[in-house]
Amino acid sequence: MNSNNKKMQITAFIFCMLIAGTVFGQNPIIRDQFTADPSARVFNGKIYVFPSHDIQAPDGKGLRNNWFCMEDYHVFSSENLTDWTDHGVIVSQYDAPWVDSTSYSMWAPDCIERNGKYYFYFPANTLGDGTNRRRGFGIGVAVADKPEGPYEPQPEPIKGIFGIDPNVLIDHDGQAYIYWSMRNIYVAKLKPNMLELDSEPQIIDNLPDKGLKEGPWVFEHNGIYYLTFPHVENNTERLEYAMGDNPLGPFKMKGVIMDESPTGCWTNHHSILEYNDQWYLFYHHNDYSPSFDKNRSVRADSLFFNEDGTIQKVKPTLRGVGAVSASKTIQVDRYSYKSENGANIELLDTLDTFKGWKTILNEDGAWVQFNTVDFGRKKLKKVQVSARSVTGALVQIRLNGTDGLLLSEVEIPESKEWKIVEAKLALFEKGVHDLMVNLKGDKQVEIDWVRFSK
Ligand code: FUB
Repeated sequence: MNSNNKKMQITAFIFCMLIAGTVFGQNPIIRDQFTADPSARVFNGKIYVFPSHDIQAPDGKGLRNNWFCMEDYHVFSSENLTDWTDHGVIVSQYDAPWVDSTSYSMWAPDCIERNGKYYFYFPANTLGDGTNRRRGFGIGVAVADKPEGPYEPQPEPIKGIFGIDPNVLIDHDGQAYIYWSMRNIYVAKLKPNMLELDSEPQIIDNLPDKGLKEGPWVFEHNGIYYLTFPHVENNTERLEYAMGDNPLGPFKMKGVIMDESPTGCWTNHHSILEYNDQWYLFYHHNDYSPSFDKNRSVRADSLFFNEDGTIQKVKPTLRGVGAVSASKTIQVDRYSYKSENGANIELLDTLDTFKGWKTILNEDGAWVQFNTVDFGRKKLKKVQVSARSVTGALVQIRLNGTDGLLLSEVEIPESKEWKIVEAKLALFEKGVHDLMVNLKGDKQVEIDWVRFSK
């Protein structure tokens, strides 16, 4: 990207943040339950995320031990990519008569709007009554008048589909297509009622032969149709894509959107969408469940195209998207950058991972940087740091670089307990800045969050 484009992008980003109000984005985006396989959509000016809802398997329940276990779906919405509203359960395995309600197999869903109705597509294990239905995965549809529901499931799964991971595209001419996976990736036309196939399913070819492919997500941008999907090229799933000029293909493989997880989470599953002139990738990682990768969490990061329409690789971040209000608790453990030495991140409580993480600084000059904090326009005079230090420590709060403006020096007293320590700000800078937290001296300090106030 040339520097003019970059400047325009940063200006557009800050403008969007100002009109959207202060936001609080970080990864994972949902912090009180497991969420996976996010299908993100823009409906009525808001982003809605329809994820799978991983749970820990109740004893003896589910398809098999140590496997995916999902009983229902929630939907979440946000106007600023930061504050997410959980609208509760929209469909569960007990709601659709064709679903085997002992299978806990409500896998990756999708939702799309047509003529004011919302069509929620979900895979699940069928009861297999020996007639029309086949035991194994089918795909059902539930219909609502609003994205939040209530949704009314159809009595039967879609005839002609045996598979998982539905995804629906409505093209400019009004024709709807449904994609799904079952070893291969399939596509078929949907009738205008969005409930029945209007063509024979066809396998999308020219995709990698070896290694599992699943989770198709198809979208159009500047006349190019992108077929994106997780694929196991080596050890675990990475996100790949192909481009074509028709929703039915042919598609030509183009490359990798996101590499394999460096920590071994076996699945990845994603969606891609544009919101307020910025493209985003929603995907998942097992943040809150480091030792069991079937309990996953949804993340979001920005995505960029090259001028020829190819997609730039997305590097997963902890920082995520959106600006953070300086007066909210800033979780600096979701850092943008950190010093190579003396800065580590650990869970606050390994038995209750939803409590989140802490930053440990234990070397003179160790630091973490948390980008895009919105200090607003009204003067803030104090900073609070939630910290614990068995040695006692001096922490510097700076803006825009380790040698940037020094806002405050905070003395963390020697203590085994967590304390909220308050200090005055030497100066105030309005607007959006990158926050630095530096350790001064060879001491040790654990930091949970930082917050500014009047
Ligand atoms: O969540 C269950 C399955 O794991 C999904 O259907 C796949 O895409 C993978 O993410």
